[in-house]
Amino acid sequence: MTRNPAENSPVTLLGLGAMGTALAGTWLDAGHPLTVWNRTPARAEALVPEGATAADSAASAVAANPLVIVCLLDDASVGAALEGVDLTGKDLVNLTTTTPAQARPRSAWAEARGARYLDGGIMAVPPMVGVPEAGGYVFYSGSRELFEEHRETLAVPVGTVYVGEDAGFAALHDVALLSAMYGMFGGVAHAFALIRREDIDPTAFAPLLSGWIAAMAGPAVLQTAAQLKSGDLTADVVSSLEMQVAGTATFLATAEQQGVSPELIDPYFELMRRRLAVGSGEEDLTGVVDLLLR
Ligand code: FVH
Repeated sequence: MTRNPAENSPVTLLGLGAMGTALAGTWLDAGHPLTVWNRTPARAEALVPEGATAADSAASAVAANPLVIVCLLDDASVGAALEGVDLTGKDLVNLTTTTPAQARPRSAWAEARGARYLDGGIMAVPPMVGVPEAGGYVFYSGSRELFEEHRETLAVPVGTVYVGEDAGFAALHDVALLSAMYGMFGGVAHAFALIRREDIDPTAFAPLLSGWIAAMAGPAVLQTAAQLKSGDLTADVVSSLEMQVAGTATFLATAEQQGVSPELIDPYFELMRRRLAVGSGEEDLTGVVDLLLR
């Protein structure tokens, strides 16, 4: 990549864990003057030969540049690192994973100290950073002005997706996608358990499983969204809830026969049964969503 610091806006980065270090490398490679600070100084000093300036305190790192990016362990570490630091006139972008209920007061906290605030939820792991074809991105929410002004700089490490002025929305989108991922991983674990004791090569089974998930997940997600938006949970139903609940007996019997606990899939089946019990047999699975609302 071309290094031309004169054309690139300077960045301050607080936090050089696995993710912060990966982010730092991309701004350096792209020629952005980079000031770094880390609680354990050795991690900042390691980047000096790469062209970074290591600050000896979070306060001096923040003072160095208008754009300050934070990538620390959790919200408490953000509070600890920025305690007493002058944020007047700064653009604070917090890429630390938090809950929406932590992001919103953190935004108000930063604004009360004279900063503009943007929250980020990173949808990538460190090896995906700086690799556009890996498809990683960051959800951003909070100050639209800040996002628009620094859009190009923020897009250096991975893609950017702005999801609204509510500072909690980036964290909410992040957690929603990761929660779906864990649900999917639960199904994958159950599937491998079913074949585990058989003479089936898991590496031969894997492409069948991943292909099936890919074929089913996309259309199901779109169908759920369309039904939630229209309010018509019977629209375009292909596989009725009544038929699917009847089928759960086969899945539970197979689990029993294979000596596999149904603990990952039965809670979902139980929600399907509850929805069927209120007379929604002509729907598909979207009715489960509102059963989860407390
Ligand atoms: N790594 C990943 O796969 C995921 C991908 C998705 C996003 N997450 C989140 O990104 C945040 C940073 O994660 P990380 O991978 O860089 O985490 P660590 O390698 O554990 O580094 C943690 C950094 O935080 C510093 N730190 C911790 N506590 C404090 C504190 N009280 N005061 C100041 N700094 C603190 C720590 O400093 P040190 O241990 O080197 O001194 C590291 O710089 C995170 O929210 C993930 O959930 C990553």
